[in-house]
Amino acid sequence: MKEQILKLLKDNQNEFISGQEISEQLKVSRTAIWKYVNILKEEGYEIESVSRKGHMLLATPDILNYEEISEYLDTKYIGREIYYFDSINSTNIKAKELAYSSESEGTVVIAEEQTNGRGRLGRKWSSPNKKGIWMSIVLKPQIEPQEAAKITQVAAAAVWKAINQIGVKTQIKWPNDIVINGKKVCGILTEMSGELNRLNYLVVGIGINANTTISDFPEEINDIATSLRIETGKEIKRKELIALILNYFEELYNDLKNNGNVYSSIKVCKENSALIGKDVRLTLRGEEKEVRAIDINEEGELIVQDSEGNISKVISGEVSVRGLYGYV
Ligand code: BT5
Repeated sequence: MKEQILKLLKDNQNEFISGQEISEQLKVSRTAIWKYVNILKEEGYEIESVSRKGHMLLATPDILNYEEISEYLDTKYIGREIYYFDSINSTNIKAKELAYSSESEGTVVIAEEQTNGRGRLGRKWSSPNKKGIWMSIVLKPQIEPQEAAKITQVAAAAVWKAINQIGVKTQIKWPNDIVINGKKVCGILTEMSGELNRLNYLVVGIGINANTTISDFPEEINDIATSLRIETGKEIKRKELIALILNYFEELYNDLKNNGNVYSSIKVCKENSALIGKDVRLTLRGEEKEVRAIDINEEGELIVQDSEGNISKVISGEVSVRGLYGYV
């Protein structure tokens, strides 16, 4: 009922809608309307209530629940179920629990703040309250476990396209970063549960520094991290950006479901690669190697060449890639 009242208020934004009218349209008592309007006010909706005139919605808060995001959503199944939290340990942890307890494909977990945001290999991911987009998508594709890494490329392409649509040019740093001017603005963490040749589910976690300021970052990442706000000087509308990402994600992910490939995502990742053509340092289980990144193949693997001209494939899993003179 709260959602329906909010919808009516939104359809009549900046105009009064009388209690009588709401009550007739939704077949609910006026006392109940007052109750829900008060709940909405507590959630941060600015509503003017005047006796005899009714209620008028003046402003919506910057929160990331389904009611706010669905306005911009074009998808069929991605993000049609959203679990929204003010604060949580990690949206990936929650999404894994949900996937395990048979939550269906496309469910999204979003939090305003993560107290234990994770990167790859147990690294920390800084996720300050209301400053960014911290979300995870539950997926259950019919693919082999070794193909799971492709999903990171799908997510990277979706994020690139969404940020591009709001007018910001970024680059994709294979396998799981989006960067601007050589600094990290987004990280992706794909986790899976499966057996040797059967995948149970995947969770794709996406972290984007949207409105983070320098002082919000922990000092140790000041040199490598940036935000959309820092780069553009503008406040980012997080709910619109989330919906854009989910819209593009569904489109690109459907390629995998329907055609068994992720060519269109790889194309975006190649065309906007921060690495191709550059000399990079690979670190895999403590071992370092200097190579030139030359391509990304159709499986989403990085193709590199060493100083003797030998060409090899790098699989994303545990490798860390750094530019020789900086983060990229
Ligand atoms: C990643 O790992 O980049 C994956 C980050 C995924 C975060 C999302 S948020 C929603 C979901 N829930 C989670 O718990 N996680 C996912 P990796 O490539 O390992 O990079 C981690 C490194 O990035 C850290 O060791 C820091 O150096 C740096 N870092 C930490 N927080 C950052 C931030 N907010 N912005 C930029 N860099 C950061």
